Amino acid sequence: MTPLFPALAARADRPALQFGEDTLTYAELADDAGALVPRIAGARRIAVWATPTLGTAVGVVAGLLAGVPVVPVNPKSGERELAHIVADSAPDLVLAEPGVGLPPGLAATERVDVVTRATRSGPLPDGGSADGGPAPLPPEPSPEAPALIVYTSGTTGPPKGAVLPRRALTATLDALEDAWQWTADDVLVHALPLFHVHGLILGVLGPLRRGGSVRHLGRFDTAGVTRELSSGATMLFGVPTMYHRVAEALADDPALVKALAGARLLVSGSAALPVHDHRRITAATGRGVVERYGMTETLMNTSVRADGAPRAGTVGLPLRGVELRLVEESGEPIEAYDGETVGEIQVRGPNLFTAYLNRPDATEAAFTDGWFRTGDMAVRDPDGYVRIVGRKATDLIKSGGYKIGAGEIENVLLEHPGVREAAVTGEPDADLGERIVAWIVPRDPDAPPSAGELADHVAGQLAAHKRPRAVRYLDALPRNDMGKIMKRSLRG
Ligand code: MCA
Ligand code: AMP
Repeated sequence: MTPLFPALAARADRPALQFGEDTLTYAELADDAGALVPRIAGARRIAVWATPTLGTAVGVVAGLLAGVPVVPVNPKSGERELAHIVADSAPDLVLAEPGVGLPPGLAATERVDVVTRATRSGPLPDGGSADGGPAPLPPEPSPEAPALIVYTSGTTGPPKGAVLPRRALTATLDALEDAWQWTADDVLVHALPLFHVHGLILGVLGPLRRGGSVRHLGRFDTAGVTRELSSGATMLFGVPTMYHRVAEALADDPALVKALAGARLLVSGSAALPVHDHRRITAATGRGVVERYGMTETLMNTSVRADGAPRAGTVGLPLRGVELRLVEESGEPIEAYDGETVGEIQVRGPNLFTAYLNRPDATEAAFTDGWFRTGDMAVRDPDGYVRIVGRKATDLIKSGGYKIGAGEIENVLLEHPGVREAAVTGEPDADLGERIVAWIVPRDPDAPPSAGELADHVAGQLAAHKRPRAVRYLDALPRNDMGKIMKRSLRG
């Protein structure tokens, strides 16, 4: 079986990973990740405390080499979210960067420090074989073996763990090689979080599969993008919020303009990039941003090709190996390529997940006749380009590229002692795409909990990106005759 990372198996003497000052070549990565393999081999699952650091990348690679499913965990997870992920995925070990404190929710899970060349003090541990050479890497597990379990929000309830097999990773990354002409010569720069598909699978495992390299900025700013694209980086990945911030900065930043103009490929995904931002970037740099469309459960489904025409407002064509159909409400497939007829996107192919962990009910409900229902609504142009026009569920919010379920936030808000009723909606936001708004009926109208207090409450229980950015107070929530909250009338 061919290895997941051929350049790693070949111990190439080329840069693989760079996080700030910390760098590793493929040979060094093979040593550092390989040294962890005996420590984690045989575990049922491992969690990785996914700080935006070298240790996270090395820990995930070690899990993949050992054939142990990896659960990347948001290091800003609040108490409840973390408790759910730990209880649901039951990891035997948690891998973390040395010196990083772990919260009480992981106190019962055995910790393994990810020691790398960059964080090691003192002599190298003996990770080698008897003859002093590097220890051989274990054989490649079967393509159906689970590689990663990535948690993703639904409309209600706690996040579900999408079990992603190895063949989904290889199928998606190799289809992107084809669509983007992605090679070992590419140097990717990004600042995406490492506990989701975009930043981890595309942004770290993607370059490693190609034998190229990734430079992670730690946190996003346009200065870092300028610096890396001006010093050898060829590709940029970002969510629309990042491209919006780039578009805002261009007018006063000629170095950023020059850096973007010289890049081989600018890719946006996780949410729709507004046409206005596409146009501003193209007007200033002469470069189009390529959009691709994916989901935690499906990895990547469509993309504009590197050799195709970027067209603002579309997510391009189905990727190699991906079958995509649009379906009417009635379940009838839509044959039209007319740029008008709207249907739900359903997909099939080797890029799909196998199941939601411990949730056979949810897994079954996600498919119809073997097709995965994405919940995204789209039209197809005459040349096959897909344009996403909306989403079926109003209770799913995309903010900063994060998918966030309204129900999950409502449940937490309702537990605040000052809250009698709560509803959560998404409102258009130029920077975040959508911002989370909490509509609150306070228990005591004369002393309502403050917006800051409610934001802290949600950030502490769930995650900072799930906190409401605005709170509006009402005497009562609008309800229909059945008592259901009428969210569409919650506006302004
Ligand atoms: C602020 N902060 C708080 C609070 N208020 N912390 C706790 N309690 C509070 N009340 C902190 C935050 O933790 C953060 O810390 C800092 O203040 C700023 O936070 P925030 O304002 O939320 O940041 P932002 O500027 O809004 O972030 C924008 C962003 C971010 C950088 C674009 O949204 C982002 O990284 N998005 C990427 C999402 C993504 O990768 N999605 C992929 C999933 P600090 O600054 O220290 O962090 S989708 C996917 O994978 C599919 C497959 C696909 O298609 O790609
Ligand atoms: P997640 O579940 O966090 O993986 O988010 C997946 C969702 O992000 C999809 O179902 C889409 O709604 C949205 N999405 C991802 N990429 C794009 C894109 N390029 N344009 C519009 N929506 C996107």
